[in-house]
Amino acid sequence: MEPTSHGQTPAAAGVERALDRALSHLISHQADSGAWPGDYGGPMFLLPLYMGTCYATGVPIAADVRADMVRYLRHVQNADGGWGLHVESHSYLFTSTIIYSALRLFDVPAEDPMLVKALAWIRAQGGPLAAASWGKFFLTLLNLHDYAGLNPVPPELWILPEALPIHPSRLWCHTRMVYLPMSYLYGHRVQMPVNARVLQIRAELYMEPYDRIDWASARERVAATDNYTPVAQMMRLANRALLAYEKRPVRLLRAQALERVLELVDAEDRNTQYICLGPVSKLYHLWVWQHARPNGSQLAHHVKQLPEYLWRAKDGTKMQGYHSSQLWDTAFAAQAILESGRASANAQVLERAHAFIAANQVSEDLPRRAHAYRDATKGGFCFSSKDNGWTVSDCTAEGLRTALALAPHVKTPIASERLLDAVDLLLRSQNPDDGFASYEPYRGPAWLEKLNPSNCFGDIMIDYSYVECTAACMVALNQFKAEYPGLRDTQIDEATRRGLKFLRSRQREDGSFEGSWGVCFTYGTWFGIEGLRAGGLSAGHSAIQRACAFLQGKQLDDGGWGETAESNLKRRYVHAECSQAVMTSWAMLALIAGGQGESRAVAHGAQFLLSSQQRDGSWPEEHIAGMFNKTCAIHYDNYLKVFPLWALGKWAARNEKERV
Ligand code: LAN
Repeated sequence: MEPTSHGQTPAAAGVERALDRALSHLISHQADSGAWPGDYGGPMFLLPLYMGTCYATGVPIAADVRADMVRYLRHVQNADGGWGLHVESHSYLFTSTIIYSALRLFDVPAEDPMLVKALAWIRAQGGPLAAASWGKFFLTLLNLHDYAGLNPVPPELWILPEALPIHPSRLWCHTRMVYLPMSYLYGHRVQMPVNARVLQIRAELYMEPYDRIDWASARERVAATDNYTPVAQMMRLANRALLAYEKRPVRLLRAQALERVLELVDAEDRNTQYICLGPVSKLYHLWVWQHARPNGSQLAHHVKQLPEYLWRAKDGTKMQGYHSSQLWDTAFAAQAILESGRASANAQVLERAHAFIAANQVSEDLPRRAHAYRDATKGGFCFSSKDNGWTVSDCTAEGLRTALALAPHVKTPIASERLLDAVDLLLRSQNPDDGFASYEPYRGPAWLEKLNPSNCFGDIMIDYSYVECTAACMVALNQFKAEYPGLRDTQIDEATRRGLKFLRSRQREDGSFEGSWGVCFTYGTWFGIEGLRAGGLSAGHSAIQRACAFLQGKQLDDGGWGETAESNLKRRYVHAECSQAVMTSWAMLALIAGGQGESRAVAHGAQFLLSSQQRDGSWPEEHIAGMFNKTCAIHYDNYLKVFPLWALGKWAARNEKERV
């Protein structure tokens, strides 16, 4: 800890104390690897998929872990008896039906009050036949629903000519990597064998006898709770055509397609060290290998990596939304520490964080990548760690930016050639619409969204350009240009000019930016302002002034800001019932970037953070702040440790320029 200097006002001493505490709280959570591991839970469909998959594939789970999973699900049940799409959402049939089934498979008795209540809710909403399609699919794997009640997921799509706009390689990587193993399982009509427990669950879930269910009529049925993206006419027609084909699929084509799909599943496994791109595809790959090579090494490799996805938290054991969020969190943590005015006193912490970041830059492109429809990744950073292999535009940007910022503080900074690899990767990935997508630049047309079959997610079919990704890339590229003038100046200037055009086109009438990966207008507007500044706009520019005015207009009486995930769903600002430390920090960082660091609004925000900090330097648990696909929120454990420190540090630094 650094002593507070003479002549400080008591208020300033209070800020320094708050920074010291917040910093030591953050540092106490750094792992030996240099990273900040954390709980990345929130979505409610993942743990039941995990439980059901382990049950069906015979993967043992230790008794205490099983009990802790049940404890978690008990803890997050909604008052009406159902479970949400994520911990804070209204109840969905999708999640409630698969959670109910998983709990029963894990021997929770049907008479348990949790399940009695759940079943009443499920039945009142129309039962599994009205669940979103992902729920029906998983129930079908568990033999709790019939393939006749599913719309087709034919593997043949993968052997269509690649030039066609509907070739699956054109989809957003998460969607294509989930539907890839699904198409294998669908093509083989894979199902867990029926047993006594399955028969019991069937009798519980359905109101009519199982063998008399009219499956065909269920294909298009979706309860209002689950139906965010109603099936479009185009999808309906496509389903009809696919169903006709499904009556008599061409045997040779099917066999060939299934072989190709298995090859792609295998490539993904190797490219990700059996971690897979995301949690859903990871679990479906287990089903695939269980069917294709029940005694093969693939299954064993998969089982070994499974626990990577689990997190034991205070409220129980859950499955995380990714195999971790470590690169992302570590980059932010390091930036917050650098701006806390306490960098020199924490040299070892920064050295370790840098080592993690340096060790996790992807050094080579994947072998035979075109064969697996993979873009170049050399120089990039993943959201979790290098092993995952899927580089993300803004993770690359944050990794690059943090490496640049840490360089003066570490013994062996990342070599300029490697930084240049990151820069070149970013420069190559700008979209024709001038923005930056999440993982891959433009592959497919926007109308593919009309074929969104998920019911419960929005904007999943292609990789769009995002405000956050665009802004992060612009900031990082310009920081690189400032540190290494003369290497890519022209290209960076051009990318920046185009990025600015994109951002300006995304600013809304009210001055805000809609965020996609965080809640929502606060998060988006923070990135928007940072991006506009990186694009060369001065603080006095009307676009920045309007964005700042938007945020100021949302400030609550206690000086804080608070928004909920409802904002993303409804696409308009929804106030939380009270101020939230993370959103307050985002708003402060945004206003400071917008040149309003001296304003009363920011000081008032700081006041809120100071008054709500706890003795150990932490802030109380609050609303979930991460988001994806419009409807699903996700928890970033480290945000509450990082952002208040960052915002307070940056704010305090304005008054004390000499802080190092
Ligand atoms: C993530 C997590 C990180 C996130 C950011 C880097 C924060 C963002 O700026 C870009 C998009 C990205 C990489 C992202 C995309 C969607 C993900 C992968 C997730 C929110 C984590 C989980 C989610 C994934 C889609 C969950 C599985 C569900 C499906 C609908 C396939």
